[in-house]
Amino acid sequence: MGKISISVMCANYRELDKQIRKLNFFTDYYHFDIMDGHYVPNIMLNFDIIKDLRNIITKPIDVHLMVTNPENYLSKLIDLNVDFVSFHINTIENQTFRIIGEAKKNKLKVGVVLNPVERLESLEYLFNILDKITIMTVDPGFSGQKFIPEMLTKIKKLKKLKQENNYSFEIEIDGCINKETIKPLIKVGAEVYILGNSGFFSLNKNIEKAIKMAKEYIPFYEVK
Ligand code: S6P
Ligand code: MG
Repeated sequence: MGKISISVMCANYRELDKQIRKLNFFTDYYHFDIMDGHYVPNIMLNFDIIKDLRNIITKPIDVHLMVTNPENYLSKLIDLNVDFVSFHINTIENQTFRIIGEAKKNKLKVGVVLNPVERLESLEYLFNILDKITIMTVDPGFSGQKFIPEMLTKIKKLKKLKQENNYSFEIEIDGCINKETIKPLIKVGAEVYILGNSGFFSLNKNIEKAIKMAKEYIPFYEVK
């Protein structure tokens, strides 16, 4: 069984309201990418967009922070009442426990994100306290990039670690999930699948058709 998380940055902004209302019946989570143009060479989404959509969204919201100083934005996310905050580990490494502690104290679920080049070992002291670990299968910053197949070994290793130690974090994958890549990802034990351009919005401009087409290729999809 897997979960789907729709990447809002890939949606059609002219029809956001309409698309979200349909997606509420399809997705398990919503994934909001926030980029500051510094940590990655791109600027994406913001707190006002989340605020505007908060009332029509009926599923948990996860905010993927691709920013240099995530601690500056934590209070905004707490005020917005989002469900998950996901930090890149290399943006919190000199105050990891302080930041995670602050988020948890305010009832946020906490995820950390590993870039393709980063190793699982860097999370060794966090496995016990995390709600989610996101493995990037592309470099962060842009949609529409090519899947990095070496990440399959990393995901398999993480799944084994999770099972052997009974950890409770979810294993999420971000980057180029589509009809082809979903199969090997399921095989190595991925749990939450972020769908962006590659595996969802590019299927069809009509959101209902895209949902129908996605349901056809996602083997674990259940009628929700
Ligand atoms: C990329 C970002 C992602 C993208 C995702 C989906 O930095 O974190 O969440 O939205 O990669 O897009 P695609 O085209 O790869 O499926
Ligand atoms: Mg993302």
